[in-house]
Amino acid sequence: MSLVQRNNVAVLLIITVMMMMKMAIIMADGAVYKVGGFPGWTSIGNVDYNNWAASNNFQVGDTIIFEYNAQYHNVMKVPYKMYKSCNVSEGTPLETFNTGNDSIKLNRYGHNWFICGFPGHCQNGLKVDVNVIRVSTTKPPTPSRTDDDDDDVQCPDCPNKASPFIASFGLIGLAILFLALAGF
Ligand SMILES: [Cu+2]
Repeated sequence: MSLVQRNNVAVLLIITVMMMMKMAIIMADGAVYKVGGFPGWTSIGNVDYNNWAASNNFQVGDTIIFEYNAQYHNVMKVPYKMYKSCNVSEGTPLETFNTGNDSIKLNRYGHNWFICGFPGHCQNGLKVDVNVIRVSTTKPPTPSRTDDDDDDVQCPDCPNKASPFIASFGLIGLAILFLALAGF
C-alpha cells in the first residue's frame, strides 16, 4: 500500500466513525421531523402524509413539527374514529394545536392520529398517522384493546413500517454511496 492509499483509508475510517457517532447522537437525543417534509402541513400540492410517515422510522423521544399558516390550518390530535371519519363533531379531540409551528414530542409507542380541523381539509387528505414503533428484536405482545385507550389501538388498515434494521441499513448504504461518489 502506498502512503497516499493508506491516507485515503485513514480518512475513510475517520469519516465512517464520525457518521456512526452522529447517528448515535441522533438516536440518543431523538430525531426531529417536519411533518410532510419541505411543504409542511398544507393542502397545497397534495402531499401524501401517510406516505411521508411510512418513510420515517419514528421512535420514542423523537419530535415532530407541524409548520403551517395558522390562518388556514390547525392540528388536532384525535382518536382513531375521528381520524378515520374526519368528522370533528363526532367526539372531542385529544389535543388541539394552532400556533402554526407546533412541536410535539413522541413520548410513547403506538399511533398518533392528527387531522386539520378546518372544514374539508381532513377529507382532502390533511391527516396523518404517526406510528411510533417499538425497537426490539423480539416480537412485542399484541396490545389488547380497552375503551379508555382509544388512541393507542392498532388499526387494521395502517401500513406496516419498515424494520429499524432496514432503516439503518439504508443510512449506511447512503453513506457508502456518498463515499464512493466522493472518490474513495
Ligand atoms: Cu387545514
